[in-house]
Amino acid sequence: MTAITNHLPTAELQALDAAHHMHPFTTNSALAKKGARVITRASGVTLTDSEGHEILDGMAGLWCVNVGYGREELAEAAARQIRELPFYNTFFQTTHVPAIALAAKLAELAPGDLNNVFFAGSGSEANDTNIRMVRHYWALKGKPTKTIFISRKNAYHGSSMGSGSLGGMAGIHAQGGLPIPDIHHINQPHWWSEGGDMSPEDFGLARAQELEQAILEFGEDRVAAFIAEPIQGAGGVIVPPSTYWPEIQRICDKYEILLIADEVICGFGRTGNWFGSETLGIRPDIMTIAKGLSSGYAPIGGSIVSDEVASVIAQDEFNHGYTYSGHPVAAAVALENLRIIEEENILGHVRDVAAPYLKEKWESLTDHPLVGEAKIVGMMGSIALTPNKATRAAFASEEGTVGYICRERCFANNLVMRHVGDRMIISPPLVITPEQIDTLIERARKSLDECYAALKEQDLLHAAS
Ligand code: PXG
Repeated sequence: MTAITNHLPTAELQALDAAHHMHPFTTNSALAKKGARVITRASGVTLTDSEGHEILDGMAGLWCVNVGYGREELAEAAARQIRELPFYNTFFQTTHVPAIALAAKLAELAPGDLNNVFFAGSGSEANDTNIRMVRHYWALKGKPTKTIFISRKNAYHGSSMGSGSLGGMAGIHAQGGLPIPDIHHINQPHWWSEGGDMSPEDFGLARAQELEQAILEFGEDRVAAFIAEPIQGAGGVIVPPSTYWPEIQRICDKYEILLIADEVICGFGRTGNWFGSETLGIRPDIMTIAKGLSSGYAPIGGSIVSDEVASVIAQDEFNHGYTYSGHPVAAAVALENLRIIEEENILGHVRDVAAPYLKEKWESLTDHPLVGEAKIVGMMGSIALTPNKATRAAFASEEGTVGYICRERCFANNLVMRHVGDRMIISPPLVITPEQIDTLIERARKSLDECYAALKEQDLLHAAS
């Protein structure tokens, strides 16, 4: 058998990757020709690839490495747990210490009466749990017709059958027979691209009121829940106008539907509080968690559920669960990760140091000729690239063409900054220092300059008509 080590030449690793590894959300035939970049190690906020490039990770992996790379304590916690009890299930009237301790800790951290945790292996699995749990909840309450989930276009809630259906990504729905029945999508509160002549405040209100219209159309007796990310992440870090969430909360309070906050990205410090719901003033009945829960060091997710919902679910056998629900190693790593966030006061670092500094620097990018708006909350930010700031125009080229050029320039300049269409997004490790933020902004600006030059050269600086 071939020993796969980091020491094989890059071309050999790429060839094996191309031959055998099917990448997610990727045109694998195109990637095979180009060769994937091989990341071999990481420390703090810096990735190293197989060619020795040192890359500033402006995306914290995939929005998840909140405490930064290279944490010995997390390696130790995993090793200790593997030695003591690498696996046991929580199905048949058994439990184990890491799952107990993590559930209790999450109950302590989560706001209000969110005191109950159902574990999963990922955000997708947790959202699938939510669909089944909420429908079962209403059935147990004698309201089995309440099955419809209202979500939003361009939301991301995962890519399994259920969670991909909850999400509002057209590309996901186009493949494999999604969405499943009884999922309805209203419009997103994306003022920059969809707000037209309305003020952001009026637009936010109007988009929130689409929820009320949908509830009235379907009938309150049909609607089970509304699910949303406090701030849309994968959709392009779309920060809703200030009027949006208070109106959504009012509507959820008025009608008998549950509110699910998908905290997979916003949770665990990303917005400066433990949960995005606190930052945005939301009172959810259920929160979806994953990613920053373990800082990505181990795969774990879950649903934090209100006392009311949990007490109803507790009346019956809930025929649902995953082999790795509450996996002891993942749970031990998550617990240690939460300890680090608390003891190092990482939320304080975000609130008092990193986020204010990043905000100032990030917003300064709006003086660049390509940058329309710069939005940022805590440690998640986006910029809209545009050929005309005054009209907020999109580019004439196919959406994403310009964003991709910019992303490629970023990579060449040793910065991971993602593009979503023609928006550029960042979500760096929360522990990033002001000096590292300077480097991030310097590389971003250089990449924007190079992108601008490339657009001029390729005659792509035209607005869509
Ligand atoms: N909810 C939200 C809000 C997410 O961002 C999920 C659920 C699903 O989690 P899992 O662990 O099943 O992936 C996510 C995941 C991107 C990207 O391109 C974002 C995610 C995953 C993969 C790619 O930004 N978010």
